[in-house]
Amino acid sequence: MTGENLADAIEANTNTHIRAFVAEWAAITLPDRIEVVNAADDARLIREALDDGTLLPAGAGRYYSRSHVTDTARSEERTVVATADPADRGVYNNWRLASEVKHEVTERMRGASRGKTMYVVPYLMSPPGTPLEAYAAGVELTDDRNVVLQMIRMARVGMEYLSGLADPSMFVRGVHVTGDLDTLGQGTAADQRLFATIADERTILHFGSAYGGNALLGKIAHGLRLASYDGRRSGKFLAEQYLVLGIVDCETGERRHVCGGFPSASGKTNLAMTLPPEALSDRYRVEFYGDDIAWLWVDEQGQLRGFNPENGVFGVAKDTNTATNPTAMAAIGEGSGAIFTNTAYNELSHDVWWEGLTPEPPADTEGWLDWTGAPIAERSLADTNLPWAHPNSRFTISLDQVPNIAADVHAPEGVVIDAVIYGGRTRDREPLVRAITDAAEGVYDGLTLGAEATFAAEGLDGQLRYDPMSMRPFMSYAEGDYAAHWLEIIGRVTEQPIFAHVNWFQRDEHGGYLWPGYRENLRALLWLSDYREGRATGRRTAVGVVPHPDELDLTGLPIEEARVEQLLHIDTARWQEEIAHRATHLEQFVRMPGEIWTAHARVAAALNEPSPASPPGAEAPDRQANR
Ligand code: SPV
Ligand code: MN
Repeated sequence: MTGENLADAIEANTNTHIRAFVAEWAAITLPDRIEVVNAADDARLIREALDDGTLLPAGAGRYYSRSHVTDTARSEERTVVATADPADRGVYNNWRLASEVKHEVTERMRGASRGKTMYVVPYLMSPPGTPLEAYAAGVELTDDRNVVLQMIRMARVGMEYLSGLADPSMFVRGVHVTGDLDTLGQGTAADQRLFATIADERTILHFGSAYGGNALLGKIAHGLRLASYDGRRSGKFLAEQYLVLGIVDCETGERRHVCGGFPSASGKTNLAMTLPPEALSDRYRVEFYGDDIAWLWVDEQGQLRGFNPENGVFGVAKDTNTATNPTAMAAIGEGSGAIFTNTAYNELSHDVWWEGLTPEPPADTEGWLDWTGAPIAERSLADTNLPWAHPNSRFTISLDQVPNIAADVHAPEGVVIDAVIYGGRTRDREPLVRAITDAAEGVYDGLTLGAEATFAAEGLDGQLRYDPMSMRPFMSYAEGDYAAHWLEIIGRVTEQPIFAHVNWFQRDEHGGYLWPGYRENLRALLWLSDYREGRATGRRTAVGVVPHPDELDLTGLPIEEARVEQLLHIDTARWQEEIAHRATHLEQFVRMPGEIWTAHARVAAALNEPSPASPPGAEAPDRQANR
């Protein structure tokens, strides 16, 4: 491609740094065409995709796509964070030296977009006008049209978002090249895929996948990995894999905002999109802000503020239905523009289906294809139990499709964060909710977040797979420095948010869930607000404050008293075991701040005290609420 063609392809008002970036990479990947994209191109790009069959119709204004069979999820082993500074090496970030990695990925990308279009996707990972806007601008080059269509739903896309940059050279440079998915050797020793964030150069080079987290560079690579690196380097903010929701008390007008992290498969999207329990729905309204990412900073008044940098939802389809997530079901309806990926698809009716959408799959299998495109009706007996949809099948929609979207979701000032919650997934030990009134102890709790792994074979049942702050796959620098940055940011806050740990997954002796979950989960968050506002006193335990059973609003929820007691019980012996695991977990990390170890020691010591440290509601001197 000549310089003149390139100039034609990129609008005249495009900044010269973007032009240079596009020219540099076009000369490496050698696409046949270059096209600059704007959100308004969506309808045309959809038409093109329907014409060439990369998208199939899925009812009015909804679309279906199938991935390559080997390309269905993020690859944590093939994802690296690279910088020039070896001190950035962490336990989880697969750190490598930037110069080496850049060379390696570049060589793989060479000539790999031949015959394809290079789409130039300018985007913003923030509402326009936020104090963090400078860190939010990016340009993704991609050779996959479906990636463009997903980016248009997930980010704010268009050159206008980059026209007012204070520093026109300051945008994240993202290059996505799909590669030939048939010959990449996924999962073998010769695996060619490489997903690199060159964090200190604000460059993202991803080769060898067209799957969401590997290919939509605004979302995970920029929105989490790079942004968390920027957040520390600038000293200004935190970027976390957190949901953000608002709770409005329609009687009093009180409005609270909660953000928080949950390890995968712990119901983060369902909670983010929750509605109030049926019986409380006249009194409370829940507002949706985001289901996956929050950027958090401290404003001039010392308040912790946050926003969702995304403009859409890339949700897991499996088990989404009108009971688990009525909001999502409404959001993906006709005319929503939703793109379904790797669900089952009916080529006659254009319906989609996934496990859990209905208790049983459609009885009439005529026209149904599984996620690989194979007809269900022709399955052999041996295959009848295979899922119809891929377990990581997804729906992609923009935020404006979500019925209970908060009115101020695009507000440049974000919202004040009143509570930071961590949601574990444990069948015992963790109560329904425990409030943590000390900020360092809250950070410590986030760092020891985890989900129970199924280690049954190794006899390690009940142990956690730790997922600090739910950031394990997205950590961009050393975990001890990450903890120090958290303490630094939270230390600037004058009105502390309350920290809390929640758990919807306790089991009874028969293996059934003790708590109904889903919409009922709001009851735990309502108690948290009551506790923070002094309307509830709770019961102080070694690991935080749990509700008195009568402080939970259980209106309309038939649940036995004994069960509520069990949900709020602290099993000291189990906690003591957990404390030992936590010590081992934290010891892996270099430069873990003393405050975190102090918090750990304080919880461990409190667990060794024979009885509750103090009478219900009283504040022990070293455990004062610092708000
Ligand atoms: C996640 O896996 O945590 C996601 C989706 O949010 S993606 O990273 O795109 O797979
Ligand atoms: Mn996520």
